[in-house]
Amino acid sequence: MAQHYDEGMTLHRFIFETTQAHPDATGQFATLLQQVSLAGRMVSSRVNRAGLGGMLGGTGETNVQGEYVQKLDEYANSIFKNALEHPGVVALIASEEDEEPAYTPERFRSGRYVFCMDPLDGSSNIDVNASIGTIFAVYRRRTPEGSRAELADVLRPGSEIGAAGYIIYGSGTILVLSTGNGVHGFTLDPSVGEFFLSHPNIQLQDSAKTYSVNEGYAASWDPRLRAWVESRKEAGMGWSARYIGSLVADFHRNLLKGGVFLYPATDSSPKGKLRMLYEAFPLAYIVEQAGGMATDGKNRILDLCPTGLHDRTPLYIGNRAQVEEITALLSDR
Ligand code: P6P
Repeated sequence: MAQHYDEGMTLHRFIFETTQAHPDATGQFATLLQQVSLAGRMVSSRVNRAGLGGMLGGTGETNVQGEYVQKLDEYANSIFKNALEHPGVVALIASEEDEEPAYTPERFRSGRYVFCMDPLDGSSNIDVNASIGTIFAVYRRRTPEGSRAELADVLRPGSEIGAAGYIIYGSGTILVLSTGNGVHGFTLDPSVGEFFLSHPNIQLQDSAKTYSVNEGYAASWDPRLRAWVESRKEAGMGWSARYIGSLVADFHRNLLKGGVFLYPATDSSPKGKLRMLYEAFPLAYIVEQAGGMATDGKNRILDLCPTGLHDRTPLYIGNRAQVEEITALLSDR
């Protein structure tokens, strides 16, 4: 039974009450979440005036993904890393923007947690003012606190995640978080500079009538998937198609209103486009906490284990009925 939370309570109080529920808590996790909140508020402020502050457009560089780095990507990456590396709560940060992991500098304490993030996903939408977001997952390290972290602390099954969330920078800024006891959304009040609980205990219905997929790649899909999508369009099915092209925005809409998001393997992305550690894992953790399901077309996403920080995976995620249906289709020999 999900715990009851008062509407409008602050994220700060939520973190405090969540921490109190764990007698062995050292306060490190609370500090980590407070720093995520701070970094999110700073990125939100900058995103909301990007056009004014000369922050639109690219840096002229490409990142480890071979993607064109937008100025806001770089800014978000540095803000989250600076917020998390000094308080002594994190041992390693794996970021979409960095080829190698960022180990906590020796002048700071190497803390209890490992932080995986896409600091600003959907950045190709920045210049056209579509919603974008930060996605993150938190593991408790395997190696002893105080020592330098190792890759074994982060190349682990998604099922070992301890918490996950995202911050969507859209018409409002909303932080959606799960620490293993349901999914809760907090809306930023910029005039106060605090997140307030606005979406307690988010839960998906069993079934949905919306699908999100880039149909421009349909020719390269598995024919069984093509048939499933086509069947949604038949008269009387009552389905809608919604695709923003920003993972956080498409996922958030589906989480609140129901829907299934599909990013299959394509000719240009034979292993799928989305990254396992800091896109698929966090959203799969959240969707399961909300009663949904996430697979790669055959396997539960959280049962996967990356061999590299930037491994990719196909992603089918959303209401359980549809994800089960598609996975059964694609799993049949
Ligand atoms: P496509 C944005 O670049 C992103 O990584 C996700 O946010 C989004 O879901 C996906 O790519 C969109 O990819 O190939 O449909 O443009």
